[in-house]
Amino acid sequence: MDNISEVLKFLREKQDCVSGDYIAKKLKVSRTAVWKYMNQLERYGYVINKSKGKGYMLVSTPDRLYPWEVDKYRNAGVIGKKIIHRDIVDSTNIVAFKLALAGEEEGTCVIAESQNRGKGRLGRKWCSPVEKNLYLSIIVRPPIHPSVVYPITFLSSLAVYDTIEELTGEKPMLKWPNDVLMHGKKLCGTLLELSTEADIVRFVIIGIGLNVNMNVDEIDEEIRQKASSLLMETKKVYERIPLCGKLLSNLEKYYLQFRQKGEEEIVRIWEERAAIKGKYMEINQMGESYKGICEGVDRYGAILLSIDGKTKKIIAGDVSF
Ligand code: BT5
Repeated sequence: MDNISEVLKFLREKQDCVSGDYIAKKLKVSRTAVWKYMNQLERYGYVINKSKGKGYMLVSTPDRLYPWEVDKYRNAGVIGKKIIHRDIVDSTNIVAFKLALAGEEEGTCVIAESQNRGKGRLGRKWCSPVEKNLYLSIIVRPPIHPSVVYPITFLSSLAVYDTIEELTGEKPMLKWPNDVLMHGKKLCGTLLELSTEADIVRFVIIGIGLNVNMNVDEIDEEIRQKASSLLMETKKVYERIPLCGKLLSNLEKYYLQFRQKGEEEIVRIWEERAAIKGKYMEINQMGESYKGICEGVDRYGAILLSIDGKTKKIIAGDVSF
């Protein structure tokens, strides 16, 4: 893979043809090896012009989230240092969880072009059409107590918020506990899954699904009223590769903040951006419904609802305004 990204670098140095001889010398490999790399790149979906006597010219790059492409847009850091790319998986969270159990390092990110068992919370389904959106799961290993894991959902939503704002110039909306919306429709959800040992976290999987270039006919019919994509909301197509790199960099920024300053800081930033204090809301939790004025979020991520003058703490649920 290292050689593949090197070959691409040489092809991108010039708008013109690059000779096989030149690449072979640079990489200290044979010309046959270079030819094999070109064939490999073609199998990955790159379009390469091959002309006898002149060499190779890169014509186009596929819109696929290959590690060597995403990495060009990622700031140095631990999150996404290693990227594992798959065409199709059951769920990136399932793949990342298995890897983490086998000892995979902090920061490794599993990215898929589609999922056939994409998961939301409580066994819900995550709609994951091919090559349209982002489906990624990151392994983190913060040495923290399981009670303070939940705010990691907030740091993920904040990273998505910044990424969307940088790209579109529009501020999305944060909805407790794990949603990012635009114009009232859901663009993104985060699913945390964790493994713990006595009172310490072994690892957390941060699973993020962000709808980028999905069209209305690609969304499951039953959720068309409430789900959307950046394309549908802004009428623009987005290049997923830089978007993914930016998202990983923003995750790095908030993850560092979480590690250095603790969960409270992240919760405060989220609470402020979500502007939920004083809002009237209804929360459904396992069949029970609570209505009241939101007083904010506690340091563990639970929502505080004022109901008939009494504060009720709600740890999990779904909000409607
Ligand atoms: C979530 O759950 O919002 C967490 C979604 C996490 C998905 C990512 S994709 C990468 C990684 N691998 C996985 O398998 N999962 C993670 P929840 O808050 O329970 O919301 C689920 C609900 O959102 C569903 O019941 C639908 O109503 C709606 N939904 C499903 N697919 C959607 C989509 N693509 N966009 C917007 N809403 C969707």
